[in-house]
Amino acid sequence: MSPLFTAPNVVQTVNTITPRHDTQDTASNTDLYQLLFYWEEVLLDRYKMAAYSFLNGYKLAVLLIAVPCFVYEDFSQIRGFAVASFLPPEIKQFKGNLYARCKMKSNTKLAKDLPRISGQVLFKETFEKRSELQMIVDLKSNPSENDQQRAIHIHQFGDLSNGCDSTGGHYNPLGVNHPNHPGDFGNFVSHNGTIWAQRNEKVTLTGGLSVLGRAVVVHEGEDDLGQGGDAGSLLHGNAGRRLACCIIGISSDKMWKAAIQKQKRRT
Ligand SMILES: [Cu+2]
Ligand SMILES: [Zn+2]
Repeated sequence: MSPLFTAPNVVQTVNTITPRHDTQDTASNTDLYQLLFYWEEVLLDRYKMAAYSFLNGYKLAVLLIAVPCFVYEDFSQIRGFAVASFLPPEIKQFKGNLYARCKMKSNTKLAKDLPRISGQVLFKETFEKRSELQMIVDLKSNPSENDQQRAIHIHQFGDLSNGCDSTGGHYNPLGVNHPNHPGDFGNFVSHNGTIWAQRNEKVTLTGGLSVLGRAVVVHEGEDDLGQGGDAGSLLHGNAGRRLACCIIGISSDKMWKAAIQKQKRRT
């Protein structure tokens, strides 16, 4: 018999206990429970011992095998891997820049009387001494409009399953009031049916607060920038219905460069 089963007093107790269906005799049931608890402790102790000796063996293996491996490992490769896993590889591809594009489409739930907005919103984040994000808004309206103020924001979800209405509210990762959300771009004015603007903005395309995969929404009206004096003003700036929206996705540098060239030709 293995050492695990050499508790003679326990074996004896087992022999003297006759399990009964008669629950009147509670004394023998108590003995049975004590016996079970005893065995539980014995078994637990044995498993603990086994676990400890396994862990000690493991520590030894780490010291003898893993540590020399780390010593001889190429540390620049380890660092390269760590950086690559936190930042998109496109930053290296485009020499320290990350580009994103949002192709604007009319809201599929748009009311017939509202204008149709098309075009694109482009982003370029530069990772040099200090990271900086530039945005180009290049939109058209049909019918053509002049001096029309329109609010543009980043909304939380890149989900267009129910037109622009399924993009949720303003992207608000820090739980603050409007117009302090990172994607509160404010108002954009149209000239001869075109909205063009190039600005620096406080959004990022990397990390946990990245706006990639979220939506840009163009509104029917002007953003009151939190000055409306009501609850809606501090939530969304009372900018009215959603005319058009799109989902922000990583892109090449092609569209950004083309947009810059196009603007140079215009001016
Ligand atoms: Cu909005
Ligand atoms: Zn907002």
